[in-house]
Amino acid sequence: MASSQVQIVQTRAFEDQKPGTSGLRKPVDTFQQKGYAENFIQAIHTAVPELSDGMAVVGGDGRYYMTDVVQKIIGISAANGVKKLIVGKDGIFSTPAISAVVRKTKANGAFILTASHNPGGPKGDFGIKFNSSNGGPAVEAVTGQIYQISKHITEYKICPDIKVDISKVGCHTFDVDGRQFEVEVIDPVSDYVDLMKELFDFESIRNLLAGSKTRSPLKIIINCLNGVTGPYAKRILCDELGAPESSVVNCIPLEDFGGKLHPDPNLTYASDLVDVMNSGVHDFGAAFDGDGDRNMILGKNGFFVTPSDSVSVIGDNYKAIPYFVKSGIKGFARSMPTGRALDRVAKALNVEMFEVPTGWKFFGNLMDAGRLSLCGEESFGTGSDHIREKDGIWACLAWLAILAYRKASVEDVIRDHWKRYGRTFFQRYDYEQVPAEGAKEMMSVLESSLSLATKSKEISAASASFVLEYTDNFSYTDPIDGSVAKNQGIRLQFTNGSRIIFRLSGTGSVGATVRIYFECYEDQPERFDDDITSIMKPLVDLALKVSDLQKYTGRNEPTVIT
Ligand code: G16
Repeated sequence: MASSQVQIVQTRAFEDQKPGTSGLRKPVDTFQQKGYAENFIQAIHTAVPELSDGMAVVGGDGRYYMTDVVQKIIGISAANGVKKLIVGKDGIFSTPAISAVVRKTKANGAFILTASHNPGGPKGDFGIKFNSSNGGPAVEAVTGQIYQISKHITEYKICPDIKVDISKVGCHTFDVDGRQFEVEVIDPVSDYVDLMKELFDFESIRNLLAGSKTRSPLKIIINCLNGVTGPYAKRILCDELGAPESSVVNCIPLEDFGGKLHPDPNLTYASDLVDVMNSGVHDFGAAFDGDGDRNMILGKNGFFVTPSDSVSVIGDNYKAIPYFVKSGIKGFARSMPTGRALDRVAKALNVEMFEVPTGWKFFGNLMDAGRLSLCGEESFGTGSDHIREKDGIWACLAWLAILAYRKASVEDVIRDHWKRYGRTFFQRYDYEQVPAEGAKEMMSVLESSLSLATKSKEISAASASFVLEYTDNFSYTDPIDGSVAKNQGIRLQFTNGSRIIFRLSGTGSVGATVRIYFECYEDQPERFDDDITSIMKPLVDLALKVSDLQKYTGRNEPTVIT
């Protein structure tokens, strides 16, 4: 057994280590500053004393700088008294698979190295996220403490000579000042595959993909955008479910995601998948983000399933998923800005419904308390209480299970859903990398001007007028632990059911990103195919007018519309 000694290294604190919606995300060169990553990792150890004498899981999405940081985590964890680390081979681990392994092994937490859908490579972003022992992102009380510690840190502990070959599965043990420290490098895919087999009926999905005498095989195309999901998609869809090898593309995790702008599954950044699906050859398409927690689902001819429709269809068809049938549906939830299609299904099924702030961490307490089975977010996140993260591959399997159960196409399933519940139209405008000061000022002026607005007030812009039902800055009290999250988005709810929400993103790494969310509801079938741009235009005009966005951000057009 190799032996090592703890070293104490003096460091200077950085002011900018405040975790955002999901961990600390910054440009790679920020993380490469001397002591930057070390400080943050030490701050996590200091804020989470259970790690000392405990066990943690480590891995990430394969982006540039990840393997360097894995070695730093190994050295700092050894010096901080951790007994054992479980590390994904080559450092690879999807975010949902880490959550599954934390829960299976009863680890005390996890270090997830990802900036999710943000671009990678030397000029891209890097990120470190800490997940707690329930397998979910640390709650704000913990991330707040990490931030406080990071602001005053003066030293970190490390065993600099411990370096582990993470390219091979196996166990490594070290003697650290008389204590034993172990690093186990594991296959990051197997436990996750086993879990999926427990949740879904693989046989029925296999039959769906294979076809029969009376039904042609379901032709699928899965685009992993060179993120972490490639090995998972290959193993599950090809090896286990029999899909042809050619069904899974861009399946090798690359440090820069193959030079793509963003490994982000939406109509803009996953346009390759959209083009392929538009050609009408495939019946089903899916794409995932860098770390595998987001998903986009498309039907034949590029029929787009919005994230809010996706989660509500899964809720409505829960009987297609053996896990839900066995464990029962305990409750549904969505983040506040997400289109409210799921609320209608919750009402029909008489199931408890929760509206939480943006951030998967807000679902964790409800799941741990046994009150939440299925949830989703407009940002292409869908998942259930099988783990404590959103789960891209799970969402893809849920859809395949539904297609097998309903014996219908993606489009038919969605159209039938609209027929029964009406259609929720949803759109999001993102203004990325705008000056942070301007964005903050816009939000604060907007909030104070709206606080003067009264119920029943008519607000109009060029093309239409709306009557305000209420306006507020969303605040959430967690029903389980009573913690309060304030200022989670300015809402304008109108009497006709439409709404506009303004929020500043918590995942960007440069400047600020303003998000404006638009939603309206339609129950007249003859309007279900109306052009979304024209439907939303009155709301968009109104939002730009009340916020004076152009004045504060200098932008005429959004960077992305999803
Ligand atoms: C993270 C969170 C999600 C959140 C998303 C967008 O996703 O886990 O819950 O919806 O960020 O957040 P924002 O609107 O603040 O940018 P991911 O996939 O980036 O980890």
